[in-house]
Amino acid sequence: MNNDNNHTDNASMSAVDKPAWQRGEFETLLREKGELYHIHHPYHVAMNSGKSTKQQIQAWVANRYYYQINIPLKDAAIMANCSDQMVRRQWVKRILDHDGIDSDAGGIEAWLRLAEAVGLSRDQVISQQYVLPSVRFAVDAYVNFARGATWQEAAGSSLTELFAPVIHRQRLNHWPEFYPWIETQGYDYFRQRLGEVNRDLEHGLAITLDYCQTRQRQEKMLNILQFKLDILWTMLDAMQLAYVHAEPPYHNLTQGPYYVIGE
Ligand code: AHQ
Repeated sequence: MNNDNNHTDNASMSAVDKPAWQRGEFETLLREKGELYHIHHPYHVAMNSGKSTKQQIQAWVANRYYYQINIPLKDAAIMANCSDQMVRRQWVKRILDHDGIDSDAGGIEAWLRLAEAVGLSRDQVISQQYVLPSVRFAVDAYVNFARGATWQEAAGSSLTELFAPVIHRQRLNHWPEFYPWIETQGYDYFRQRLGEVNRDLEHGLAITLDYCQTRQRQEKMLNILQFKLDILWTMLDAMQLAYVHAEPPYHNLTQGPYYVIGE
């Protein structure tokens, strides 16, 4: 009997048959995904090395607004799927961080201050007239994923924030020197986010490590994190094509509105 036919090749074993990674090993595998974080995208590398034009920065702010206003919808979808009151008590903070509460105007308002600081008007950004189709599709994919996934899997998709502190610090440390024309109140958002992101990523990581007790769940969560990394990357691909390579038809920020889906 040809031994090869009997040999169970580890690679051919499905995740169901493989032993789970130890908690620390699995966390390392999640963190190693940082190699594909959008901090390494050429659009981000250009922004963080002072090589972006004013229009490229404005375009990034106007497009990322669509991501920011959808984060509370994504988090509300997670809340709606989550029957664990103790988790909801913590997760709700993410919604309030963006929407604001009482005297705290919130992150979406801070993003609009960033828009004004880079020379856009609030209405230009709120109208979403500059949001590129691929940006819209990528962000909508994130919200729709959260609506249909288990709350634990959707919580795990937020773990791209494992890599976010560096990106916010880079902007705060370098952009004022690279882009002196950006008014300083525009940086409020990144300062605010730096104060929230560690609380969020510690909670999201604890949920993920507690939930992923089998190899099958671990491998699925690595794929979910890759999906979210691809969402962030795809958003910048659209901006690179339009505002760096000037590929028609979305190559000129001032040519909007392309289309606006609204009430
Ligand atoms: O400003 C960001 C933010 O509020 C969030 C929420 C979180 C999530 O739930 O997916 N992710 C995220 C991110 C924000 N800013 C991005 C950036 O580059 O400024 C990073 C992004 C993330 O890493 O997922």
